[in-house]
Amino acid sequence: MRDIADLKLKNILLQVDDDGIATVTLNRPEKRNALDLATIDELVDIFTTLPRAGVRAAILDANGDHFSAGLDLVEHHRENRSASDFMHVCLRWHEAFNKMEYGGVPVIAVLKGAVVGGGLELASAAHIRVAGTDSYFGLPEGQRGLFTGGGATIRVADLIGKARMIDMMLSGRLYRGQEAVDVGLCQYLVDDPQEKAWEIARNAAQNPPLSNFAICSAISHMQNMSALDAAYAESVVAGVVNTQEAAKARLQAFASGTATKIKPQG
Ligand code: 1HE
Repeated sequence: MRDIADLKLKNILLQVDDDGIATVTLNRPEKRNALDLATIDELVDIFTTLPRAGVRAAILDANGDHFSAGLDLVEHHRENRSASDFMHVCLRWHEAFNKMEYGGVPVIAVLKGAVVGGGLELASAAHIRVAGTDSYFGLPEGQRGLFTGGGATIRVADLIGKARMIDMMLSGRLYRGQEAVDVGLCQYLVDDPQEKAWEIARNAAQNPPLSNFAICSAISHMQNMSALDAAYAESVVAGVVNTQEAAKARLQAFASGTATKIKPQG
């Protein structure tokens, strides 16, 4: 198994703190964090390694003013790819984003500026999206003569519905502010998205890893199943998770009346 320290990274910064919270930071601000193939390869490596390295939550962040401008259009133009070449590029994007969504480690995305095209595809593979007030969301593929290739037809359509997605792609509509929250592109809209993401990550990291694995893997898998199969799979997962050793002290605390209650604060 590869260790985090063995990863060779050029376009992404990776840090893990003492509480097991990883920060994964896109680091091509001079290119508005456009996703070239090298960056996608690094995402595959990172999100293959994190779940097996004891990481309890990951924050997906970006340097510069923009989260990501999507597919590296200059590289794509320069490479003059064949259909087969680009199909394989897209398969690699899917590998990276599937590792994120199905890896079992909570991934919280910190969004700002442009979250467009492939950048929105990347953000939509995170489990929680926290947007700063300057964030805007778009799918400009149509305007560029392109189509989505990094999972938007699955994840963005799932978040906002196919009619809104088609509208974004045909009309070039951008969403931002409260409207972006209302349609489902992000769950939080705050002045300081980094601070909020850390708060969420720290809370999530308190849960037993097996519970988080189920939350951040099983739910996505079950969305792909028939209701009958999902109910079966849910029972099996709950059988394992709800009898785990790590839950026993928490159940004991509740049974003896010492556990915190689940109530709104303030
Ligand atoms: C890029 C990219 C990129 C910037 N690929 N290099 N995505 C788009 O259609 C969005 C394209 N980008 C933009 O519209 C703008 O760059 C932004 C609104 C995001 C930012 O504007 P601005 O004024 O801050 O920056 P800029 O001057 O446009 O760009 C700065 C540099 O970043 C410049 O490089 P330089 O070498 O001339 O300094 C740009 O070329 C570079 N840059 N965006 C490559 N996307 C799996 S299929 C997914 C399909 C898609 O994602 S389609 C959506 C593509």
